Amino acid sequence: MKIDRVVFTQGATSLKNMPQESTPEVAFIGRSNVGKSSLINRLLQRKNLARTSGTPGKTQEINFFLVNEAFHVVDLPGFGYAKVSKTQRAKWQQLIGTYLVGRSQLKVVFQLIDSRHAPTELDREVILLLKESSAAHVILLTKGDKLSGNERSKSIAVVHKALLSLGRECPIVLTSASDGRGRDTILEWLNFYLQPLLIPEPIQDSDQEPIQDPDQDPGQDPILPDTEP
Ligand SMILES: Nc1nc2c(ncn2[C@@H]2O[C@H](COP(=O)(O)OP(=O)(O)OP(=O)(O)O)[C@@H](O)[C@H]2O)c(=O)[nH]1
Ligand SMILES: [Mg+2]
Repeated sequence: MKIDRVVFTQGATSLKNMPQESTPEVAFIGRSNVGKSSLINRLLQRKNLARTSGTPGKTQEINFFLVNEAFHVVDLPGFGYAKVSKTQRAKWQQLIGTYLVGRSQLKVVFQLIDSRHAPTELDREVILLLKESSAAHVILLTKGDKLSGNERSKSIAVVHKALLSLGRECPIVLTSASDGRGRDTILEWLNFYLQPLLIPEPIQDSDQEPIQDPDQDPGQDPILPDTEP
């Protein structure tokens, strides 16, 4: 898939002020500081489109970016930020829960987990929540540049095991916003899930060999090979 045009369309704080149109949505979810905004910028090749920060809790609103005039990339506020009040946390859980499970436009959820740590309790809750959603689920392990080759394989195995213990299987991609690893694989999964929905202009991946047999359900093969940049 080629990213041509990207426009920030709106920031929403409730389901009511989200886009009304049926444009398909691809959401990025994960704990505060896991690297959602950085990875979105890397994916869309825009330096400061989604605001990033060393301070957790930077992204407070649900931000919508229209890509190629065809689908929305959605940057969700991070969870698990210690300084957030109980009331704010409950509000977040309610909003995100309703969004993930009830939003008909939502087609793909990229769940971000820090590759340096095992999934947290909140990561596990998101995995369980996504079992209730009709959207496709892909796990992106972030900050892969900080690991050695051996640690990368270990990180994928730990998350795979956690998924199985929760009765879930989905693709796992090791990524880095810093060096770009995993970007091509993310684009291939996007293409795989969105292409059938994007009529009449299917998105094409001009440079890449397809990694997935279109006849094969991607849920059958939970681990994708690490793609070096
Ligand atoms: N080394 C390295 N650092 C990263 C990577 N991705 C993000 N970071 C750093 O991690 C910090 C948090 O990144 P953000 O992209 O703002 O994280 P976020 O998940 O959007 O955070 P919230 O908006 O608070 O939920 C920043 O200091 C980034 O520079 C990565 O791939 N490698
Ligand atoms: Mg952010």
